Amino acid sequence: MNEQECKEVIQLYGWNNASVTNINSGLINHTFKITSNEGVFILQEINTAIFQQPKWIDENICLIANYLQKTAPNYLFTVPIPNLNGDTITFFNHHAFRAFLFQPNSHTYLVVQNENEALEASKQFAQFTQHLNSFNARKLHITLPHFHNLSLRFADFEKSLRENNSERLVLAAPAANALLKMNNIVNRYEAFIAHPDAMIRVMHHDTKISNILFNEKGEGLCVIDLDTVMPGYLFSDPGDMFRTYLSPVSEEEADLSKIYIRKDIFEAIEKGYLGTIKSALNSFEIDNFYLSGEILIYMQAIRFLTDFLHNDRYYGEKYPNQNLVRAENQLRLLELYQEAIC
Ligand code: GN1
Ligand code: MG
Repeated sequence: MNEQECKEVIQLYGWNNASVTNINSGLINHTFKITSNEGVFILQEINTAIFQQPKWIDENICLIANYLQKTAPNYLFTVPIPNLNGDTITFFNHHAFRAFLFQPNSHTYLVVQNENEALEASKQFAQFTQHLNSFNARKLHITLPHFHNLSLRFADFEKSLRENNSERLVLAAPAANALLKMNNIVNRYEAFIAHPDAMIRVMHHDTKISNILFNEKGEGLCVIDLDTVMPGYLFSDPGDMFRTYLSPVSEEEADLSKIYIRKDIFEAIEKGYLGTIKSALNSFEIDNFYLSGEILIYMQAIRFLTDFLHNDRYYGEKYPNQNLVRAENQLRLLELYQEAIC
């Protein structure tokens, strides 16, 4: 979105004297902080190349917001703000936008720095699913079909290896071979979802630390970035926390020697997540808690490598071979994760 478009969207919300700060951290959507006479807001442009039905995101969030208002009125949930027409989604120049009130005195983190952050975040994601335990998750739209479908991600990965004979394939070969050897994770994922006790639950599907707002005391306030909130299985949220919290460096780190598993963070995720939601889970879900990390780290490694072989059409790249670096990083993390859980 260019500056002029941004100004016009701001007018559709009726915000005056607005100043705009770019607060991008995700790879997919564009996010802005708007300070205006009417208050401080978060304005997000939904990437419609990826979310082809942005209206569905809005309908899901409104459905959940209505349910939570009735069943858990004290639970903080970021409800979308209507524009001057009363719509909680705004279409402008073929782009889709939504806005939220900026939570005063809140902040986010890009990387988990200590146990407390991991504990607070995992409690927040667990609370979110737990508050929706009696809500029928099947009522939600599937905003991204097959998002955490590992069988499909693996099939795409194999296809990208078969169809690509460029020099990228040569560069990708060591990581690709290592990942192919670990394909029993796909079998274990398939056994998981085929099991009768694998419940369909409301999952956030993107539990990185920057999707939690913290207050000044370092307590978790609420979950944000709700585009991928949809029906899912319990592996998605804990799995993505293991993937993104355990190592002191993120998926962007090229120096693989900096990746290691922080035991205290591991315990904090387990304590925060299971400690909050365990009574709502069945023993099959609890028994497969650690498998979630293997599924999500493996899935992200093959997604990055597939994208590298597809010339970065999904994630983009800021420097040459960035998606290869990301895939190698995730592969290293997976090896260390498997050592840690055995
Ligand atoms: C994407 O855009 P962002 O950073 O919120 C991706 C996630 C990946 C993540 C990896 C819709 O999330 O699945 O885990 O990148 N989201 C989508 O950084 O593909
Ligand atoms: Mg996201």
